Amino acid sequence: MDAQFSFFEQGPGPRTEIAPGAVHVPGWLGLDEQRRLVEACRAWAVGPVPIRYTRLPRGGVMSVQTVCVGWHWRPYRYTRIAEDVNGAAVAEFPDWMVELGRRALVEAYQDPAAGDDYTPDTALINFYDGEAKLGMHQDKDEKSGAPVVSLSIGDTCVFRFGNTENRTRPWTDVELASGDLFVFGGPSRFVYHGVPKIRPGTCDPATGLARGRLNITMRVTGLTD
Ligand code: MD3
Ligand code: FE
Repeated sequence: MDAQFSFFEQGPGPRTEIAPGAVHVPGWLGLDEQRRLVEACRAWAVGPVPIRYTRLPRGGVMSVQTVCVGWHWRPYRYTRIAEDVNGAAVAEFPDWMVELGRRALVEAYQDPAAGDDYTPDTALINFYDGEAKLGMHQDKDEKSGAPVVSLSIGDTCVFRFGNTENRTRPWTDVELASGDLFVFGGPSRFVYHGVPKIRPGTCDPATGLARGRLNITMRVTGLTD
């Protein structure tokens, strides 16, 4: 059993390849590591660029709250300065998070070399309260086809994994729980996906989150200053 799990934790569950390149690892993060991530996200949520409900170009507002690290994302581009929030420069992407992203690829693809050339340079941190959802979309503002690493903490959600053609069926619904890792690479990198539902009250306070769901996605932007 990995050292990161205390005696009463289960450790990672069986890996599932939902589609080519899309791998789900239930319970990959132990409670200790989840608490550390929650603390890091709390600090980023305060500043330099505070967490916000992202405004959409046509006047709408997302129900999910987002704070970014490394590069600031807004629909539909990345910048170093958060012009749409407070004009501040986004927090630096920490080395420990690059290491975490590499370990995630090694685990998901069961290949000790899978993380060797992986250097994520941005993370989008989404916070969902009980009502928040994320509609079906593709992530295509990155100029790189490198995998996306997703980490979930707090309330369980329904994650909808679709297809690369359009936002309609066929799709597969997967429950994402606290500590779960999901990696989207290869042919799965540009699939439509969304979060139609959070299951309020399913959060374990031992994660450091009292309510809601936190999702961290690491990406490679393919951008240079
Ligand atoms: C599949 N986040 O931030 S994580 C997003 O739970 C986003 O907050 C969701 O979609 C969340 O863009 C889903 C799973 C995920 C993230 C990025 C992907 C799946 C992906 C990129 C490409 C393909
Ligand atoms: Fe996405």
